[in-house]
Amino acid sequence: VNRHGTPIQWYPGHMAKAMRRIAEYLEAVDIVVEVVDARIAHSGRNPMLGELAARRLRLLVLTREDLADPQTTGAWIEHYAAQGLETIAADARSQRSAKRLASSLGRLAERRKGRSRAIVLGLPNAGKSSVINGILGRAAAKTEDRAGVTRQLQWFRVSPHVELMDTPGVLVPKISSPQAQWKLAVCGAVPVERYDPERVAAEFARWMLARLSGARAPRLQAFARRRGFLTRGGEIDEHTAARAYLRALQAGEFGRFSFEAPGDAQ
Ligand SMILES: Nc1nc2c(ncn2[C@@H]2O[C@H](COP(=O)(O)OP(=O)(O)OP(=O)(O)O)[C@@H](O)[C@H]2O)c(=O)[nH]1
Ligand SMILES: [Mg+2]
Repeated sequence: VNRHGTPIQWYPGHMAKAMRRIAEYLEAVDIVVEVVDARIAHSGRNPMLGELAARRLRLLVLTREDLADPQTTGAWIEHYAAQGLETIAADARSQRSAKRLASSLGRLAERRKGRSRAIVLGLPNAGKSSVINGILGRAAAKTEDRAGVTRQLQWFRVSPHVELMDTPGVLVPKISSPQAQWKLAVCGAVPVERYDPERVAAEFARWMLARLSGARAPRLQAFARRRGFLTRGGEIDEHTAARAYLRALQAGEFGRFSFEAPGDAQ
C-alpha cells in the first residue's frame, strides 16, 4: 500500500510482456523450477503457475532459509511434499545448497530421455539468478539486492543435456490481500519506490505483536532513536527510519522470521 492508501499496482509493461513470453516458453520446457522466498512460502507463489505448468516436472525451491524460521520451513516442505511437490529449502548463495539443487535438477532431467530444458520462475528478487549461478557453479547470471534485476529471458547450459532459463521476476497483476502486500514488500519483491515504508513497518509490527511466540524485532520508534534517525528539530524522522528498519529486517538483523505457516488462514 502506498502513502495514499491505494493498493500496490505494480505491473509495468516489461512484466506483462515477460509473463506472455514465459507462457510461450512454458510450452517448450520439461521442467519448471519455482523459486519462492521461504518466509512467504504461500504468498510468494504465483497462482497462475498451477495451470501454466501442468504436466511439467516441478521443483519448488524455498530460498532464504537462512532468514526464515527453520521449523516453519520444515513444515512447508512437508506440506508441499504431501501435495506431491518436490521441495528444497536453500540459502541460494551457499555451495552446500547449490550442490543439492544441482543434483535434484539432474535427477529430474534423467527422468526425461535425451535433452531437457528447465525454466526458473518466481517473484522479483526471490533468488532465481542466484539459484542458477549455484547450479552452474559460477556467477553467470546477474544478481543484486533489489527487485527487477533480470530483464531478459536467457538460456544457460548446465550440461550437454540440460539447459536452464533465467527469467525476470513477475508479480501477479494485482496483489490480492493487504496481508500479502506488506509481506511481499518486506521480502523485497516490490521495488522500494512503490510502497510507503512507514505503512509496511506498521503492518509488520501489528503482525509481530499479535503472535504469541517467535523472534521479536524492536519497535520502530526505539530503533529510530537508537540509530539517530532524527530531523533537525530533534523529532524522529519516521520515513527514513522505516526504510532502514525494513532493510535491517530484510537482512536478518532482528532474527529469523517466517511470515506464513502452512496452518494459517491465507
Ligand atoms: N540471505 C539470502 N540472500 C539471498 C538468497 N538467495 C538470494 N539472495 C540474495 O537476494 C538478492 C536477489 O537475488 P537474485 O538472485 O538477484 O534474485 P532474482 O530472483 O534473480 O531477482 P530479479 O532478477 O530481480 O527478479 C541478492 O542480493 C542475493 O544475494 C538466500 O537464500 N539467502
Ligand atoms: Mg534475476
